Amino acid sequence: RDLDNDLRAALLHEEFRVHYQPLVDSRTRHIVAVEALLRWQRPDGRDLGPDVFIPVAEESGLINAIGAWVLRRACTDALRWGIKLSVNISAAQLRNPEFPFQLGQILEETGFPPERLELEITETCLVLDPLVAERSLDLVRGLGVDVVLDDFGTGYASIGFLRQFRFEKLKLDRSLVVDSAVDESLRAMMLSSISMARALKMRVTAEGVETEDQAAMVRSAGCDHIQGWLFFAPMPAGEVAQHLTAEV
Ligand code: G
Ligand code: G
Ligand code: MN
Ligand code: NA
Repeated sequence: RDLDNDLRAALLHEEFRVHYQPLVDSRTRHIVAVEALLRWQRPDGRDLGPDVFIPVAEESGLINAIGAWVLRRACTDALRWGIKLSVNISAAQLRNPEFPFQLGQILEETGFPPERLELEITETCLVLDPLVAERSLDLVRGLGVDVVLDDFGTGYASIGFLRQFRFEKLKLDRSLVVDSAVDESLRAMMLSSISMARALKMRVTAEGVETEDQAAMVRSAGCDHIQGWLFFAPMPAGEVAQHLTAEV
């Protein structure tokens, strides 16, 4: 309850920030996209990560207001970057029938091009209520926004599941990337996941790449994009602009 009240106050007093982690092309290593990652700077300095406070906000329903705030902030920041923007969406947001309309409104208000926006969802978002989720995703796609399956390799996502939801993109979870670099049978599984994604016309991002060895491995495995500390950690909006200017 206490944390939930703190979150309400945080929204009101603008204690949230959005940081951005660039994704690079696996071959050219140029920045092709950013993932928006929510940060909370509490006045007492005791910062909490989204892995701690997002579940609390989901429980109370406050995630709808926080999620809308993140989308509006991120679309405003990324408007002039000319690259794709990826935003994480919670199960509770996807279940909210207002969500697709809210999203359309934010795109209109900010002028952000829908074809440059991607929503990252996890499979738990979809298994809880697949019919509602599918309808929401259809509406989202109708706006021209892509849908990305996040954290792939940590759950139970099956071929049937991938066929049903036809994601535009798959993000291989960090644990799969890290373990594949040292375990041959896991590497074989990762390779077959990538060929399956290819067969379904999905692009693939490898997450959590921290070493050159991992980067070489996921690149030769056929990943299109790489995200991880080897290239960039999450950073404030101003720094993204600097990196983009430095690249051209
Ligand atoms: O950035 P970090 O590693 O601390 O993120 C931890 C978790 O919080 C990740 O699973 C990430 O997807 C999630 N997360 C970060 N920002 C957001 C957000 O704006 N909305 C939602 N729903 N999840 C987020
Ligand atoms: O669940 P999701 O994939 O949205 O979470 C992304 C999280 O992974 C963010 O909290 C981000 O800070 C973290 N992250 C990004 N790159 C790396 C990395 O190279 N190593 C580790 N350990 N974490 C990373
Ligand atoms: Mn994500
Ligand atoms: Na992940």
